[in-house]
Amino acid sequence: MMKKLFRGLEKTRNRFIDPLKNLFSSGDIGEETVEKMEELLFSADLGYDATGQIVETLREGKWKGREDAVLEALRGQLLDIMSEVPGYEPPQGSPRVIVIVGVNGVGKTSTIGKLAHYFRERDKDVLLAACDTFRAAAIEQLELWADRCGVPVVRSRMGADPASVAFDAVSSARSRGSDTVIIDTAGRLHTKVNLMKELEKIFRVLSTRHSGIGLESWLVIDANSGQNSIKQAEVFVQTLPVSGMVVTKLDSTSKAGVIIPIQKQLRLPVLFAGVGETVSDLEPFDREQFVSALLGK
Ligand SMILES: Nc1nc2c(ncn2[C@@H]2O[C@H](COP(=O)(O)OP(=O)(O)OP(=O)(O)O)[C@@H](O)[C@H]2O)c(=O)[nH]1
Ligand SMILES: [Mg+2]
Repeated sequence: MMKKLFRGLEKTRNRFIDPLKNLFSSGDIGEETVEKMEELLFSADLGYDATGQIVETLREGKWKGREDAVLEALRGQLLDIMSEVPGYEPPQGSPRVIVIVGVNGVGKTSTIGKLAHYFRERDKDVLLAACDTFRAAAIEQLELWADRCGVPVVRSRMGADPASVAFDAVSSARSRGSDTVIIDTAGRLHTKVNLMKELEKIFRVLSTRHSGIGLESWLVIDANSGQNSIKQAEVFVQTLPVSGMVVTKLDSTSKAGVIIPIQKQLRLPVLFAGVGETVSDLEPFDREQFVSALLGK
């Protein structure tokens, strides 16, 4: 389970946990060590709040000054922080309609390909909707992933209204009996306001004209963006009914620690982790396994 994630987190471990262990190998742990630890946690993209929370607890002396005790305390803290994040609550209704959103280049289309594969392997009847009608070749890119997984795509032409493509896709899913519709969306329009309006329209049209569907949105975040990804994510979370997140490119970053503050600040659970560029490079996210992988155990 999450084997690829463990391998993927190697860069993060090198930058974070190895120096941390070195800190404690010197014996006595005083205020200076705690401060260095604070710096390390912060530079590993754990964020200001989470770092503060961890360091405070460690200062309170719930540790004996031994390396393994510190790591145990750290593990407990990280899990505590994540346990405050609300759980995933999928909406009721059928078919399940997941609108994949996020800024440009984070890995939305690839994630959809991997999700199609994931759901297909679990006997779901999947249909994809090519609602990025903005970027050149976006439709063809989605079709390529669909071919790899053997799932149908509903598409229109470039420049078509994404909401009408989404509407057609759900109609088609209903007539074919598909249970899972995954909608690809654009990452960039002329302005973010336009993008948000376009995404809002997709939701408005689907929820008013297709009653009874299980409509939700998953936000895709590139782990490499570190703390910036939180800022980028806020506007999506404020505008759309986002129920969960997918964090991508965990195989190519040393900033995987960002998964902690992302969840804490956006108050949304991470559902899947992207760990590469093939259809099977997506793993369901498990908090305990993530923390173990982060701490190298
Ligand atoms: N290493 C690695 N690369 C990834 C992962 N997910 C996506 N990528 C790469 O990131 C790049 C962008 O991926 P896309 O899926 O096109 O991203 P997008 O969000 O759909 O991009 P736009 O449609 O332009 O907004 C591609 O080169 C992908 O192969 C991942 O988990 N790991
Ligand atoms: Mg795309």
